[in-house]
Amino acid sequence: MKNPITKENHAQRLNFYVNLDRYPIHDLDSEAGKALIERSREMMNRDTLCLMEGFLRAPAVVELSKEITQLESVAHRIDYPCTAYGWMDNSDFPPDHPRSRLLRRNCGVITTDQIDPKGSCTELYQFDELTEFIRRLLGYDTLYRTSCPTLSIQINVMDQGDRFGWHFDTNDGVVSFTIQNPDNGGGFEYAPLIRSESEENYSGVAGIMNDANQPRRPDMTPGTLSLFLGRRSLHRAAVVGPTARTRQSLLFSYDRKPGMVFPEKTCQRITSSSPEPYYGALTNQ
Ligand SMILES: O=C(O)CCC(=O)C(=O)O
Ligand SMILES: [Fe+2]
Repeated sequence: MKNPITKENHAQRLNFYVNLDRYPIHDLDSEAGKALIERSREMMNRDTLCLMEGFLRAPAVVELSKEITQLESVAHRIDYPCTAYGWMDNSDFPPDHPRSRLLRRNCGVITTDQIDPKGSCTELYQFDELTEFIRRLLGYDTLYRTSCPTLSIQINVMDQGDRFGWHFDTNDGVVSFTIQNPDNGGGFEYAPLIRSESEENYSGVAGIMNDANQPRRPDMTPGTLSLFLGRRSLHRAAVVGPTARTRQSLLFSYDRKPGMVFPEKTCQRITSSSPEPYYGALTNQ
């Protein structure tokens, strides 16, 4: 039999990807495992961003980056202006109000249907140990990998001039891996907990959008795992400067129920090449 999947083999593959000495996701009930969860949850609750530097081992990052680089030529190109408040009705605000501001999103997106089901991006996604780790970080009773043929695994690739303008996310959290950074620019920037459901704090949001206040600019070296809760934290990927290499990030999606598939509209929005501005899901256009 060729390459039988034994327990030992599985453990070796996990250890190839994940630095289990620093991040013992194979043994979360150990003292080290519990400490890891506690530390990470603390960071997440405080900053809405939990960064795990060096989560992936260097040879795995090389392998993942190779696979992604080969897919770059087929990436969907998106380029449209968009408000930061995608889930709201943003009509009837003055033109210079944060709710009216249109911010450019231009980048390449590789979707699940374009990714080799036997490749390394898929193999990493499939580890139950990783799903269980994320479940414990989020504190959910259950967590499953989604079944979406388009967005279970998503790869963003950004070249010179690409950016992902200021916005809030509409989902509960994003799990992503930094695979490659460009030579210049393209940094992730964010303003933690700048809004809440009861206090929109438009002056604070405008301060960040207008460069009057500085956002946080965390270091995200290749191999970093990040868990980000972006509903209340304004964030963007800054414009990529002159570079010989693209910015590559690998995103995994999960849901509390099994079999989740993203609505057709979401898939279209994420892969659409239409240059039409997006004012928000509830905005009359
Ligand atoms: O690529 C990034 O760092 C940001 C992407 C992002 O914020 C998003 O996809 O919602
Ligand atoms: Fe986002």
